[in-house]
Amino acid sequence: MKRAASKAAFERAKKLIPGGVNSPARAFGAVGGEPVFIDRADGAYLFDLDGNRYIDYIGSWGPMILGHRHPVVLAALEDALARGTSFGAPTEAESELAELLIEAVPSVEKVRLVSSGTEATMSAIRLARGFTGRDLVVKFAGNYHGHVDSLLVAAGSSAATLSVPNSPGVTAGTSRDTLVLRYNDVDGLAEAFSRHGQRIACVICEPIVGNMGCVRGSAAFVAALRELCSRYGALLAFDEVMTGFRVAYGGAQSLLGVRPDLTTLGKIVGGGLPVGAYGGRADVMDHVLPAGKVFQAGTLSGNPLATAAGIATLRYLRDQDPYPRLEETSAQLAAGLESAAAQAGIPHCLQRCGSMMTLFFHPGPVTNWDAAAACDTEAFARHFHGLLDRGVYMPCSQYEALFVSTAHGPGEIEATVSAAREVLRGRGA
Ligand code: KE4
Repeated sequence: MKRAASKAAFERAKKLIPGGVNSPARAFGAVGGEPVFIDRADGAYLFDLDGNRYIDYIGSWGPMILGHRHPVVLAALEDALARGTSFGAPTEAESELAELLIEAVPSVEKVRLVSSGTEATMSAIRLARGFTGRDLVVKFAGNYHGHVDSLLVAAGSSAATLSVPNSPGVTAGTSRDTLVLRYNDVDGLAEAFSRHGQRIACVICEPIVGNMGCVRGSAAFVAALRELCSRYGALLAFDEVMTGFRVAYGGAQSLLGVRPDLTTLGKIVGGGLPVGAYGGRADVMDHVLPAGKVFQAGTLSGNPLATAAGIATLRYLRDQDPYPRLEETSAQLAAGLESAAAQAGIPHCLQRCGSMMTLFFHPGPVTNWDAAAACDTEAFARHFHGLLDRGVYMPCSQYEALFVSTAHGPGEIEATVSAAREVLRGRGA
């Protein structure tokens, strides 16, 4: 595939922007080669500067559950645009989006809008510490919660991909207040609580992980999170930036039947524009300034264009309920990828929740970071580039999930599976 224009664009970008990208996840660090520069997108497809077309399984790393340029989102944006782009004063649209979030996610009684998932998790951590008066935060290896200093310890996603799970610049003092445990390890969690329970402000986790690849929390682990946090007076925070409105309209917590004290959201709730949110128990949220004393602010929080795209997306998901069809399309893709890897005799396991999934180059099961870190990332890189050259754009890291949108249909799935058969058979792992 010719990518001369992308190559030139990358050369230019590298002179202006560190690494030529505005987020390391896009840099192809884990798979080698140079990033593709996108010109436009439509439905299930991306088009690069050289005019190559790709079936898109990144979906902007999750937000584009309706595919690109969905008519209801474009109409809402045009309508909002006609009234202005940002006011720095409250609007009804913010209450509209807040109502949709509160109605959809049972544990969210009050919510604050911000502009990214990172802002949401950073604010939730600060609120938990302010509410409890405690310092210690517990997170899990392989879980990624954005580039928050206190959570950039043993992080997943591009931090793991580029093997900087503990970023320089995060001080020893900050890391001292963060306890990193093994995901799905009930005994380890109980042990940590028995030793530090009275100091723990909150436990934050991805209830279904996307950032070490797709890994589910076991029922026992999720139950232990809830029980131990309640017993020791710590807050349980579910980071649903990726799973919110992705795995179900009510997020992972609606599938797991567990109510966290705080939930962080992002990605889909902005419909492709910058929106993050954190919410939960009203008695906790009422500690946020100006209702309470925990400071958090943002110039573009609740931005009119971003809330318009988010409202249109969530209303569509609520009223049209595309989840059964998404489940069908995703199951077809999973079965096809799984059989292609099996026929090629490649050690693999495919782990999925709804329309997010990961083909691990590992015999499986992958239940924590130790297992994920043992994946054959070279084989993954060959798989990625083989598919890219055949017009299928998968997430450029073994430690990410791929996303199916409502714009993906049988044609896209068949083309993807046949390309995967060719690549996996031809290349092996
Ligand atoms: P943002 O600040 O990137 O909007 O959200 C951070 C974040 C928080 N929590 C979870 C569970 C997340 O998955 C993310 C961001 N996800 C990555 C991809 N795994 C974003 C891609 C990128 O960093 O460019």
